Amino acid sequence: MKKRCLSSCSVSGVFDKKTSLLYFFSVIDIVKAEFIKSAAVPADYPSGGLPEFAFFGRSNAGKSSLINMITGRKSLVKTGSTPGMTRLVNFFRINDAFVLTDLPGYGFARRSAAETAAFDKMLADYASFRPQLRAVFFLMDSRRPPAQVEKDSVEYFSARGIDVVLVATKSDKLNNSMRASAKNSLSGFFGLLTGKIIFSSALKKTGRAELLAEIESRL
Ligand SMILES: Nc1nc2c(ncn2[C@@H]2O[C@H](COP(=O)(O)OP(=O)(O)O)[C@@H](O)[C@H]2O)c(=O)[nH]1
Ligand SMILES: [Mg+2]
Repeated sequence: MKKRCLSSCSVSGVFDKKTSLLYFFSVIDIVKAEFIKSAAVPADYPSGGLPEFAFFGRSNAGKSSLINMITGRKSLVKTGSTPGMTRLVNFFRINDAFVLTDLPGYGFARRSAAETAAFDKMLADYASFRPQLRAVFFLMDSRRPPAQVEKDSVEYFSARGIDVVLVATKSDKLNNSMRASAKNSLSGFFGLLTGKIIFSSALKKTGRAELLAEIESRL
């Protein structure tokens, strides 16, 4: 059954429209999650044209852990390995209905100029040659203040007409007041570039319904 947020779902003062019934009742059931392939260049990207959603952010931001959390699989994606060493885009097919991609992370300190150039090329290729890309989940460790590179990345995707959903990860590390101040500083920093910011924790499995709702609304 396809469930949508009906007009009656806005329970004012308790939940706003988007966090009401849609989030509680419309979580996609992940029945199948499989690794398709890794690819370095567009010619190797899998074909098929299913709607695609990318996870992008600094090395160690929690991209792989979040994909595992969303799909409910412990180790669909390898986590915590030497950060920044791969330039491959990893593709995962979910429910035979959409694809999630784990993009290489930026900001790894030991990256050489050649590696940086290769990384930029990978990202430009991916953003340019993936018309089925519906949105980029842009992950930031919620404990880190955002930097110019984050703003540049969001602008980069937005300028190409690609939706960006900001995700503040590892929110289990924040208490309520830290979370409120992270939220303020992120929305202040990104300003009009962002609608809302999803706080997630792969550890506590928070933010899953909101992330899946973002996917479902673009299928
Ligand atoms: N406390 C906490 N640690 C996390 C969370 N997500 C990821 N991590 C840890 O952060 C490190 C990097 O995670 P990973 O998913 O590999 O990041 P990636 O490099 O962006 O793919 C690992 O040690 C994870 O266990 C989270 O939600 N909470
Ligand atoms: Mg990873």
